[in-house]
Amino acid sequence: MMLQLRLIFILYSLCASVFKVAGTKSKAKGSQGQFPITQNVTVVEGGTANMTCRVDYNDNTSLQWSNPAQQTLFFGDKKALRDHRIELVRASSQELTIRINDVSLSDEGQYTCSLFTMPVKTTKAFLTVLGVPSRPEITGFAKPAMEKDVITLTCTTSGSKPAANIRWFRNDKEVQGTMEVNATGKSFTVKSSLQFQVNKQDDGVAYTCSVEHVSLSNPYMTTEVLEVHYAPQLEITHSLILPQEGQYFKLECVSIGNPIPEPVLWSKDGGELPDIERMIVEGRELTITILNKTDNGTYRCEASNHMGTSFAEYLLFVYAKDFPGPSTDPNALGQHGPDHALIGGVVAVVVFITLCLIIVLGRYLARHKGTYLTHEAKGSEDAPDADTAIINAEGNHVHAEEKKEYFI
Ligand SMILES: *[C@@H]1O[C@H](CO)[C@@H](O)[C@H](O)[C@H]1NC(C)=O
Ligand SMILES: *[C@@H]1O[C@H](CO)[C@@H](O)[C@H](O)[C@H]1NC(C)=O
Ligand SMILES: *[C@@H]1O[C@H](CO)[C@@H](O)[C@H](O)[C@H]1NC(C)=O
Ligand SMILES: *[C@@H]1O[C@H](CO)[C@@H](O)[C@H](O)[C@H]1NC(C)=O
Ligand SMILES: *[C@@H]1O[C@H](CO)[C@@H](O)[C@H](O)[C@H]1NC(C)=O
Ligand SMILES: CC(=O)N[C@H]1CO[C@H](CO)[C@@H](O)[C@@H]1O
Repeated sequence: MMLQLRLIFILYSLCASVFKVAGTKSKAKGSQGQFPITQNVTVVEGGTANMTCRVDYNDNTSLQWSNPAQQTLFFGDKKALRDHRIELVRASSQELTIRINDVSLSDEGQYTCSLFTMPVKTTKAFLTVLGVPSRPEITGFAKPAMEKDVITLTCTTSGSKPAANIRWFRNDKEVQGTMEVNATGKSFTVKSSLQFQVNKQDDGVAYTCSVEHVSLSNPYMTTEVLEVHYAPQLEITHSLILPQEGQYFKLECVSIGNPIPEPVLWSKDGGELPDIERMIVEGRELTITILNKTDNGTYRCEASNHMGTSFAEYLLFVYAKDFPGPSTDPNALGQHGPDHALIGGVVAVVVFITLCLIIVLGRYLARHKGTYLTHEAKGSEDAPDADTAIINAEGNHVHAEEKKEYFI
């Protein structure tokens, strides 16, 4: 019963709405029942907004545009408000189009087009004005930074509406910043900060702040290239794998650091380099023109900048002429020696621990097995069932204790 009533009601509403639509359509012929047609407009600050109002059919009734403050801008082709930015584009019985040049954020709001029939028919059009963000600025970086300094880069852009979005890139990889948006009048000031500890890998890295906004076809970008001062790091490279007597040999002290650590100082076995013609030092390079057994020893290069001092060492062993030695680099072996020793040591310790565990476990198992067997044997001997056997076994604890000692 209820269901049928509801169905009838639904059908009735459907029919009613269909007739209503048909009714408005037939009435639209005359301007009496017709509402003017407008469209919402979105324009970038400083641009031009065209406000168009149309009626499909009109018997010379006037159209009018008024602003959000309800002031009449144009009544037909007659200008009502004195504002040189507002101009008439087209006025006819079917259309009233006006233009607002050099739009500002304060022009935003609801504009009204009225058709002066009896009664007056009005339609609203919303004018949205986009605020263009300013070019971003990066602050907070005092060149140069020192290694381990904690710095905060802040990128700021103002004047956007709606609020712009800020993204950060470290070289070309995006990194996450912390964004803060504040309203200043009708527009927004957006800030994004990145805080991090700088290290030598940051030296020369470009941090880019990118501002994205609906009013921009391409984002605005600003880049800051970091300069980081850090202590030198040295490494010695050698020209021969297996230096032999009589050969030409060269060592190079490869250094990084900012500022560039100079000069590089060479020494041998903790003292000065021997003053011999065969040995030539040119900046980072140490050349021995003809190797001799007496050249073996520890060579060290050292360099500093205002961030610190560093050194690297190379152990030279000069082999006899035509030495049929190993094909591998003995110096490299020397360098990797500690690694092998370490691995060996670790393996030995692991093996030792495993052996200990096996022994302990073995003893433990043996002991328990013994106890268990003892219990089993003692309890089950004179018990009629399993339960009694267990009780008996517990009672014979002292015996088990005695037996246990045997197994240890
Ligand atoms: C407004 O109309 C003028 C011509 O009347 C046209 O040049 C301009 O592009 C239009 N502006 C917008 C935002 O539609
Ligand atoms: C509209 O006005 C014009 C001149 O102002 C006149 O020539 C025309 O006949 C009028 N039309 C109607 C439908 O009243
Ligand atoms: C025009 O803008 C107003 C206010 O933003 C909104 O409520 C309305 O739905 C819009 N109308 C159209 C046709 O987009
Ligand atoms: C935003 O406003 C808060 C307080 O309302 C203030 O602490 C902060 O400094 C402001 N930030 C900007 C970006 O102006
Ligand atoms: C190495 O030096 C010693 C003395 O400085 C010299 O007697 C010897 O001939 C040199 N050996 C070679 C292979 O040049
Ligand atoms: C480390 C090394 O090989 N040292 C040798 C360098 O040469 C002198 C003299 O020939 C030897 O006595 C060192 O044993």
